[in-house]
Amino acid sequence: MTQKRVLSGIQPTSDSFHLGNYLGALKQWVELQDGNDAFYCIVDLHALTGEIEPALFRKRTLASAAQLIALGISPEKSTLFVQSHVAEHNQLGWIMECLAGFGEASRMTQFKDKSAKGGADSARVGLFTYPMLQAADILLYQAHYVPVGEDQRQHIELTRDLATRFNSRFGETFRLPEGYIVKAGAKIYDLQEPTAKMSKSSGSVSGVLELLDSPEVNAKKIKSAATDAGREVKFDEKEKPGISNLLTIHSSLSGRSIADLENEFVGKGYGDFKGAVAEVVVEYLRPIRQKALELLEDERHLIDLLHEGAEKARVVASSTLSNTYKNLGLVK
Ligand code: ATP
Ligand code: LTN
Repeated sequence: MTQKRVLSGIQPTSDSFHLGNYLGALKQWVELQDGNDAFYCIVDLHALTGEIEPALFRKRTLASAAQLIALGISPEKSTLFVQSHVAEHNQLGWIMECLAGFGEASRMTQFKDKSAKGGADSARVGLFTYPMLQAADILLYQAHYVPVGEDQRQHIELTRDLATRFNSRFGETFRLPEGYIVKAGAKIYDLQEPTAKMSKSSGSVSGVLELLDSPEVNAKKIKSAATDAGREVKFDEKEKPGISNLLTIHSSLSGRSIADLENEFVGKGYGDFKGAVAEVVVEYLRPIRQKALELLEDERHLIDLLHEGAEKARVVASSTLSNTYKNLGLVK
């Protein structure tokens, strides 16, 4: 059986990843390493579309690498690298921008949401062209699967559209990628505002469970999570978004079914249930946090690993790019 290519990316936009990143995407990254040829990229160029804090960039990029390894991404099994180390991403990004229509790019909901947040005047061009750089990330590696959370579905669709357009106009060049989006965990919600997605860049710190937060802080956040009317522990996303979110979190980490958890808490209150969720989350994250902090003590080693990853990535990326240039008729 030939191996399938897997590619995904995550932005180094905060000091720590959160549980939504893990359950929506990173858990699948770890699983897909086995039996596949996986490329995982810390997309620092994409992160430039948000607030740019030079002093934080290095720190967050290294913290991202440490967390990915602590979560189980093995630099031996998969290719772990930083986007800006492989120049082909920008180069193919430009080609994608020349292929994409202004109208289709304007329909991207992530762009609409993020630009609406800061007011139309503060939105930058990079935020608009972000999905075309993402398409380049994916197509360069001829990926079969792209493990991401639900919010990225539209970007994967755009990537497929761009690849199809290129292939039919200029000859078979790119593989059409498929999103790898799990059902449970594809969207984890903010603990304080359980109808909004848990997000690194959201305002509320108390609603976000960070992988590198101390066990005490995370336990406290879970115990003070917003809950719903009534006192029954039951999965009902419409009427009980808070409790449903906590059930999803527990079930995804403990491996127990939602029905099993509902049964266990029949006749008990929200307090007992939240205590149990806190215990599961804290014990799950404890060794991950410890490992990440240990890895961060040796920055040189982390940087060396990332450079080795970039070397491997470049081999694949440069081959796709030169084929793309050739098919476009660019003179070599
Ligand atoms: P931001 O809010 O700043 O855009 P983010 O928290 O959404 O950041 P990203 O780097 O954009 O983080 O996303 C990394 C991966 O995590 C993506 O695959 C994304 O789909 C997934 N993801 C992010 N938030 C959630 C969430 N709340 N539930 C499930 N998956 C998520
Ligand atoms: N846009 C994604 C991050 C991202 C990505 C990628 C994901 C950039 N390039 C390539 C998968 C494949 C996000 O906001 N989560």
